[in-house]
Amino acid sequence: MLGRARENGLLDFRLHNIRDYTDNKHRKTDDYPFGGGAGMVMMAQPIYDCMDAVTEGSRVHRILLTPRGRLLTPERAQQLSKLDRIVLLCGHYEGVDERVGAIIDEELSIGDYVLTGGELPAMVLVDCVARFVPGVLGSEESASDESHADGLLEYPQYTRPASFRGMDVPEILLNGHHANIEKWRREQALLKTKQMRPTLLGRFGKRTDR
Ligand code: 21W
Repeated sequence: MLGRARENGLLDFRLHNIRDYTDNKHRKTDDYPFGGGAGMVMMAQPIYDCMDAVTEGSRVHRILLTPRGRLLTPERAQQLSKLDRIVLLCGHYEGVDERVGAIIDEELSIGDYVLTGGELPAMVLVDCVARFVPGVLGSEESASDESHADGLLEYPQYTRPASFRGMDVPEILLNGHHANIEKWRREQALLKTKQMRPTLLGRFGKRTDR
């Protein structure tokens, strides 16, 4: 989807390797943490120089992917989709020198689990944001009527055949009226949400678990 969107000129993305901006002969990008402790910390210098080179003059929104950031929500993704240019900074291993915070506009996480770096979260963010860019999804599809968009999980879907290994498609979908089908889908979405993600209910606009 993103490749097609790029071909169609709807969006573009570039990759920059922080190691190319090191100023030491070993091209080292991390060092031991002051005060001790396990793991390495990414140095400020290559990150500052990379950010300078990448942004040079143009107005950009700078996001650091970090497990301590605010949770990426569909609401935030939609807002980000309206921006002209975003720079995503990915840490690796144990994180980045705190002074990098001075050149960052926003810190985002994609969920409360620990990964080995910010690269996959960056791709997740790009994919999630791109869906809100007009034209990226198919013509009739819209990011706003998808799962989570209205605070509910998706309703059950079926395609042919109407009967498969003894499992039948609900009668209402085969010959129900449009209004009844809409009602059924709404009920099913509510039921699924209650079963799987009860904390998504009780809000419609504001979430308390993010
Ligand atoms: C994992 C970075 C653990 C830092 C202070 C003292 C980006 C991520 C990441 C990673 C630590 C996201 C420490 C969900 C994620 C990411 C790598 C903690 C140890 N700090 N969203 N000790 N999950 N992960 N460092 O892991 O960079 S967005």
